[in-house]
Order: sequence, then C-alpha cells, then structure tokens
Amino acid sequence: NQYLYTQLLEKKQKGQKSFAVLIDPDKVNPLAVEQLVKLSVDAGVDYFFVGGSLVISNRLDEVVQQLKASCDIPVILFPGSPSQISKYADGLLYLSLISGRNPELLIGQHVISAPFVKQSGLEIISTGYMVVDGGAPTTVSYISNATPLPSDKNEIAMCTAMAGEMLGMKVIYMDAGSGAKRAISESMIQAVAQQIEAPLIIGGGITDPEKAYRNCKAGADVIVIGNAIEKNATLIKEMAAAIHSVPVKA
Ligand code: 1GP
Repeated sequence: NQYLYTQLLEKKQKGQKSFAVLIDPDKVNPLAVEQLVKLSVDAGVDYFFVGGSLVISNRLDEVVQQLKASCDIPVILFPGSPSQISKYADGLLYLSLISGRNPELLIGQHVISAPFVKQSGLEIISTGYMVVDGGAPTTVSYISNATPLPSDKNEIAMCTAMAGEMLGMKVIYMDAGSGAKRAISESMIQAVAQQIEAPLIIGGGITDPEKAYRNCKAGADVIVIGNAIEKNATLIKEMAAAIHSVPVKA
C-alpha cells in the first residue's frame, strides 16, 4: 500500500503544495479536535500529522480515531518514539534521524520496533529526518541527544538529504523543531530541493503565511505547522490559502 507516497510524488511533479496540520495528542481535548477538523476541512488542509517528541498522555489512539471518524483528511503519524503508533492512522513517517549521529535514532529503535510496525498495517513512508538548529534548544534537539544541523550550513543539509535519498528514503523532512525561534531559511530549502527528487517536508517555527508561501517557492512540498495553530487555530485558513496559492507547474 503506497497510496500516500504516490500522492505526495504526483503532487510534487505537478508543483502542487500541501499543508499538514500537526496535532500533539497531549495538547488537545475532543472539543479542540472537533474545532480543528472543522477549520481544516473548510480550509482544504491536505494532511493531519499526529505526534510529538513526548507523548505523556495515552490519547494517541483516541485522537486518531476521532480524526478518522470526522473527516477524510489523511492522518499520518509523526512519532517521537516507537511507542507512538496507532493502527487507526493511514500512514507512518518512518523516521531515521539522518542529521544526527545517534545510532539509536538512525537504526536502533527501528530494529526493536520493526515487527510491531510491520504488523500495524500502516503505510510506511521511509523518511530522512533532518533536525536543523532553530536558534535555541527545542524538545526534539534535546531528546534526540544529537547535534542539530547548523542553520547556515546549506551544503551539509544538501549532502545529508542527497545521502538519505540515495539510501532509499522516500521523503525528506527538515525540521527546525516545534516552536523553533528561527524557522529553516529559504536558502537552505532551495539548496536541498534542487538536489533531490523526493518530496520535501518543512516544519518548525513557521508562524506566518508569508513564510509558508516563501518556503514553498523555495522548494518545500509540504509545510507542517503545529505551534502557531495551537495558539490560534483560525490561522489554518490563512495558512492553507497561502500554501495553495503557489502556482502549479504549467
Ligand atoms: C515540529 O515541524 C513541526 O516537529 C512543526 O513545528 O510546532 O513549530 O509549527 P511547529
């Protein structure tokens, strides 16, 4: 089952940009999920990403089931650890932290959870995950116990993404970390986008629609926004409009 990946690839070929709303199961109650769904459906959000570096509550299944029951927007898991898996989702970003040198997050945890992940029946999307320095330590940079990629070293980002793609990773996700002070620069996005065929997901610290738009113009295929929406859910509409206003290829 490669439905989500095929769709991401087709959209990339057309130059069609996607907007993913990130939901941290720890930070929402059923009413908040209901509101997010309504705003997201109205705005034409493309994906829900569900996960967080830390999932303290035990509400992952519940949140995913509520999303699935209330709309058709695909739900993709973005797990902070192998325990964050729900069979009710559509797909799983199977992350290997290729920007870091922590063997546990490159391959160790994958080995331990492989049978369980396979059994889930989820679409597994092999993802080269690159954490870029967001100006101050973020939860992901701390928890991963790995040095984030320096934010001004475009060539390191480029070579890391190229290596990930040649190793067979299907998508590349560059993340400044949730709530990052400084989002990833457009010049880094452009440097990476020019070198890879794989869909490029960008997130971390994006708070305004203009930045989301510029990221897409620089080569991002999917923009992920969590924090800014947690603070103000009505931002979904403006973000979706900005991301979807990027002209598609002729
Ligand atoms: C974090 O890329 C996501 O992993 C989204 O970041 O919460 O800062 O939007 P924000």
